[in-house]
Amino acid sequence: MSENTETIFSKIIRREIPANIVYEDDLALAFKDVNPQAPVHILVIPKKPVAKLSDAESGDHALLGHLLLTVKRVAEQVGLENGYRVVINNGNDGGQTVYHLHIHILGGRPLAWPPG
Ligand code: DGP
Repeated sequence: MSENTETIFSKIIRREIPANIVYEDDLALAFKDVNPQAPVHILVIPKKPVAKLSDAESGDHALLGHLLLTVKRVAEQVGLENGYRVVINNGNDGGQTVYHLHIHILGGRPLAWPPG
C-alpha cells in the first residue's frame, strides 16, 4: 500500500467501516485487531494520519507520549495485569502493512522472544 494514500484506519476513525473500538479520546483511538495474534490484540492509533513512526517529527512529541500512555490505560482497562507486549512495525523490513502509525498491544498469553 502506498504510504501517501489514505488507509483503512482513517475510515475506522470516521466510522465509515466498523471496528471493535475499546477506547477513544481527542487524539487517539484503540480498537481490536481484525487478525489477532494473541487472545488480546489491540491497536492504538493517532487520529492524526502519521504514516509511520519514522515520519514522526519533533512536533509530535506530545502525541507520541500520549499514545504510550493510552497503551497503558487500555491495557489496564482490558485486564492485562500479567503483562503484555507493545510493538510498532515500521516500514517494509519492520513488517508494516498499514501506513497509519499504530501500536500493537498483545497479551493474554506468554509471548516468546525474540520475534521472527
Ligand atoms: P502492521 O503489520 O503493523 O501494519 O499491522 C497492521 C494490523 O492491522 C494487522 O495486525 C491487521 C490490522 N488490520 C488491518 N486492517 C484492519 C481492519 O480493517 N480492521 C482492524 N480492526 N484491523 C485491521
